Amino acid sequence: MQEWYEKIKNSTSQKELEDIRVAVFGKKGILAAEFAKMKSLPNEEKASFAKELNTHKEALMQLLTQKKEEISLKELESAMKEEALDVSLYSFKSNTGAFHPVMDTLDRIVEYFTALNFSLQTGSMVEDDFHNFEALNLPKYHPARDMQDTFYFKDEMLLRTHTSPVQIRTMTKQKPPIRMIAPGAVFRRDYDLTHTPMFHQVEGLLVDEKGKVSFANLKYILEDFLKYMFGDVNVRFRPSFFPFTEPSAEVDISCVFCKGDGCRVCSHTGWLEVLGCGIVDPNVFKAVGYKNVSGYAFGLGVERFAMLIHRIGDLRSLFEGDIRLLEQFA
Ligand code: 2NL
Repeated sequence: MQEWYEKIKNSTSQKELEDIRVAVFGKKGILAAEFAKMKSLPNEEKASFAKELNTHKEALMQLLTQKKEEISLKELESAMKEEALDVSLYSFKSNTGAFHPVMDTLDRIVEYFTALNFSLQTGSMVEDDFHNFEALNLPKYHPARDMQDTFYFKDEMLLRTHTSPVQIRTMTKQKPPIRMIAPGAVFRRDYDLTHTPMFHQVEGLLVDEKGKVSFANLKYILEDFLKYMFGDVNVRFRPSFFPFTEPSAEVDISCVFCKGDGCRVCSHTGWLEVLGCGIVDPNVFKAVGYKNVSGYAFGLGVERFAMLIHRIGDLRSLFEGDIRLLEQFA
């Protein structure tokens, strides 16, 4: 019997242990054979013989279980050593990373304006009615406030529909002059070929003493900016309307696809709308407590810029997370 204790102690693998277990405890194992011998013993010896065998049985089982645990721990340790990954090693299989075209475009926009000393301001995506609507000359019952267009939470809280609340908060925090841009995600209840419920906007705002800011200033900087972004394009301003600017204009560039000749993308007009802008409405300054100031403001959609710069045909492809889109920009 003693040899089996040694065999268990000296075993080095689960397989070896399992063979021992079968040889000792199996139906045709040595314990079964020993117990079978009891039949031929005189009755007075049976009890002590059985007791001794049971003691061995228990001791061997305990040793076996203990050894099994010991071996599986050792096997785990060596497996971990063997299969360990050195993440610092260069892999030939790794891919080159790339900026998402929307973030790449946003970076370029931010670069332009920060170089001109516009400060970069950000704010919360969850806003209240005052900062998103009321202060922007969008009074109660204005159609833009409709449940159909805006994501509302309880208690008049909402997902900002533009980054204008960042300008409102900056103006209530800081005294003029102000020269800032506010980039970030905005949210509207829209989903079709050309609209997604989340998109990115950059708005700009400049405020200085009354009489110091003109539409000509605005026109100059936006023309220069659009040529920086799109290269050698023509720029035109069309009268328009926004509740927060007066006068207001929409800005077009000559079509980057047909150079102004007319094609499907520009609906054969030769022009693409890329910006909205204007002179800040006095009601906005009233809402933030500014007196004797003038200013200009503008807003643009980053996805639209990215699509025109990179010639991306379908807005939704920017948000599908398909790695093949990013690989094109690596
Ligand atoms: C567009 C038009 C625009 C503004 C945004 C603005 C903000 C303040 C005061 C006045 Cl705090 N104006 N923002 C002004 C004109 C146009 O965006 O088409 N965006 C995609």
